[in-house]
Amino acid sequence: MLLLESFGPNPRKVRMYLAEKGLKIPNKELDILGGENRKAPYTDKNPGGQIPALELDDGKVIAETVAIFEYLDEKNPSPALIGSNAEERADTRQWQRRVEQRITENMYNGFRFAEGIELFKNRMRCLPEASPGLKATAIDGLQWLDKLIAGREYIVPNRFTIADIILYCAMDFAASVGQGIPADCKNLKAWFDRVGARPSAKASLHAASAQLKMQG
Ligand SMILES: N[C@@H](CCC(=O)N[C@@H](CS)C(=O)NCC(=O)O)C(=O)O
Repeated sequence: MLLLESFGPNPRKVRMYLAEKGLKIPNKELDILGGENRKAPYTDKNPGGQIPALELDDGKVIAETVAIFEYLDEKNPSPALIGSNAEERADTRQWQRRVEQRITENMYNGFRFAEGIELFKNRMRCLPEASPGLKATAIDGLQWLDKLIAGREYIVPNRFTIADIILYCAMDFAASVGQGIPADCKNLKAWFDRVGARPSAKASLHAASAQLKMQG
């Protein structure tokens, strides 16, 4: 297996997942700033043109972080970061979708269409006028989640899961590009500090983060 990766919050999610599982997979670094991921031969492997991707020994390529998590969790069931039974897995998946749809995708596009536009304008359709609304939508999602996790250690009650990894990596990145945690989100701030104290949070941060002044 080979993990195709780079600096960035999405590849970081997989690095954090692997650290939590105690798994090691050989990796190949791509030049994300130079756009190596947007052209062949990478796009022959992952037509989505985004990083990360996992190349299996038979040449099959799995892209999309959640698909990579699902694959690795099935192959390496312990510790379960999605769930140990159908009910647990369903619970994690519902929170994962809520987190991505209400919060993280809006944060990422809010960034791509504003602070990140020079990098993204020739890679995808950018809607600069949508950025303020997307950032505000992400804040709505954070405030919604903040109330729901009162008294909880993690997003899914009583279990650390991929929902925590997905949100943590996005929020850490977002805070470094001007989308900090809203002051009224006290539960999320405590959750963010709790997840950030896990060894996997530090271990997953790419060495280029300090120089780029972005957490990825
Ligand atoms: N939905 C994808 C998103 C991956 C993604 O956005 N990757 C970013 C790095 S954080 C990327 O490739 N950015 C460069 C680009 O889009 O050209 C996933 O979950 O894997």
